[in-house]
Amino acid sequence: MNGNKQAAGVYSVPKQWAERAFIDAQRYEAMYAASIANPEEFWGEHGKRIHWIKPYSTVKNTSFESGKVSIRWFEDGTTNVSYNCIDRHLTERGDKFAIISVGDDPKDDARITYRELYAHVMKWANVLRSQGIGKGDKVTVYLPMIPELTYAMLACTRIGAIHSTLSTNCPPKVLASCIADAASTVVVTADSGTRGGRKLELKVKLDAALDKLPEVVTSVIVVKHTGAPVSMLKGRDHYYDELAETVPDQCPPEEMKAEDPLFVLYTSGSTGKPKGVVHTTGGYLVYTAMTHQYVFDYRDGDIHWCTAEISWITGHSYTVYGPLANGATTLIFEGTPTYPSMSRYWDIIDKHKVSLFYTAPTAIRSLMGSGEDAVKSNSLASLRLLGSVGEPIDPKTWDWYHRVVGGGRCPIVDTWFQTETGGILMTPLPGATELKPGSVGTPFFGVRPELVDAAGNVLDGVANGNLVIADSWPGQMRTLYRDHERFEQEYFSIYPDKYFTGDGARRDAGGHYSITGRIDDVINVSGHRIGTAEVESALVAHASVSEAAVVGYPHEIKGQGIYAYVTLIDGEAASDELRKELVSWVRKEIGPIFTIDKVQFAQGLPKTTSGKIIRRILRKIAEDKCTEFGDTSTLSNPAVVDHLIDNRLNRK
Ligand code: 6R9
Repeated sequence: MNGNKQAAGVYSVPKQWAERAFIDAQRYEAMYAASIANPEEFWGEHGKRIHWIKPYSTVKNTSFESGKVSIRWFEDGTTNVSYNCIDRHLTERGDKFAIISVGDDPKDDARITYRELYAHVMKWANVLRSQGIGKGDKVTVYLPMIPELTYAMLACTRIGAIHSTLSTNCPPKVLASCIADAASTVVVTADSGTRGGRKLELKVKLDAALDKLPEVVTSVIVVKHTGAPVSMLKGRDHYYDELAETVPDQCPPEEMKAEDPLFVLYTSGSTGKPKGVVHTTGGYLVYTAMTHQYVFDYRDGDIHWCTAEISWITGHSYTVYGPLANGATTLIFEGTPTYPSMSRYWDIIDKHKVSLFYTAPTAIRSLMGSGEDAVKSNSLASLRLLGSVGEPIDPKTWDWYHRVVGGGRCPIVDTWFQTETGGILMTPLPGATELKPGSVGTPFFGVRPELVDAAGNVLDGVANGNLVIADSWPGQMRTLYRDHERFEQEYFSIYPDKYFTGDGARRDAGGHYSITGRIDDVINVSGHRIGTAEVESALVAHASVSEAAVVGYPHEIKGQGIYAYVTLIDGEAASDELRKELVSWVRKEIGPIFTIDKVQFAQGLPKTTSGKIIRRILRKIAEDKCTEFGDTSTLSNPAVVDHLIDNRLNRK
């Protein structure tokens, strides 16, 4: 990365990691080569890491051929996900904690053993059954980050139902469209929740959504979480506790085919209309369990904390399914990193002895702005590995994470993946890969990334291009819910016979990749293609800058000009001098092509619920087209947009 000289160092693999980790450099090379040379044999072997009721005899049956895309793994095998995540651990780990649940209020926490999880999930499964749910039925789960969220999801898998988990940030309109698209007959929610000291009116929002859909939902199951009184519609709404009293305790797991759908997850990325990404049973579980073990070098005894909302793929794969399939202790946290104080994350790490900590750059940046003292009041001695996910991590943030949070001793795995990919596709491995800020390392086993130019020509060696994947891996999405045609079109037709990720990437001489951003976000300045990540990293490397987002706008001479939105660190004031300084700073850091034309100081940036900047909105503001935002249903902080519009720099 050429953004930040001070942090541009490369960190070689520490000796003890190379010696102790599951995968060292040599093993990586050998296993990767084997996984590509003979995927059937490789996955045939690694598929055995989960328990199969009926073992598979075929491993891979996949085609990326345009018009005939079909992805099937382990297809004649049968299994059950909840059995794999719970029952099979009971003999050896029945009394081990499966879940540590940390409430919004620092006084509230709970620990749930595998044996307790088993009892809860069977009860939940029977409650769902009592509401008419069986194999293949759809259940929408709309709960805060509390243990019941995992009980409900695992209960679905126990009886073969398909869950669709929605973020608590979802407004009624989005809730309604996702419930309708999935045709869920049952919705699970809570009376209300609290997050960052603020109340989440879940039942109220759900009622508003259901008013728009009188026909679809026949039953709403309400968890009494805060105890706040809510309106209950007779015949439709039931408190979980009351239903639970009427159903049996035992519920054997349903035998599921490997390719039976496990869940639908609605995503919009950062563009347009939500789409239902479908993942299936066998391949997804094999892939998430395996990546969880190797990427995080997971060992029995680790306390694993992925801060992602469970309603995001990161939470599905690395809070729930990967860790529980491996018999881990996984921490779930109801609150925010800044409540009641800026040290909340660090307090939790010390209190619960978290050893593997996985979060998003947006969270790190929000904490970095308030300085090192909030971190240093804690020891953080339990940490041994850090992870980053969701967007490119700029070198300044990487360096702070490494030095201040990780005490310089914890490797950082910068993991690249997507809702569509199910699990991590590219990442450093802590015992095998040297670390370079901004680099997402090398492909995981079985993953065949390629860089192509706009015409689809494959680029060799050191290159900058569009990132595609040439062959299937077990954790891949199978289709878009009820829209296989859109699935083919969006992912397999742009570069025929390849999975198109929508991301741009760069590959260095060592074969390590860096993600340059979404291809939709590329800016073309006087014929030079500029990835947003590069300019943003350079801006954030400046001591006064907390966050930055850049977009293109029409420019008479250059084709496109560079428009930057910048938020400053606490206590720093906006000024024309600073504006000029930032422009010349970026030129000096990464070169004169990167001359920023406009710098708008911002209070905040528009983000999705998973913390991604929505550049589409920023582009419209830069173009002075503030009435053309399109679908803004995934926007988590609408107030910042008004401020940005009021202070826009291009006006007709
Ligand atoms: C897991 C997740 C996917 C998009 C992806 C890319 C961006 C994710 C990243 C990253 C750079 C990383 N992204 N991880 N960019 N470095 N380590 O985020 O899923 O919400 O579907 O988003 O996020 O642009 O294509 P999802």
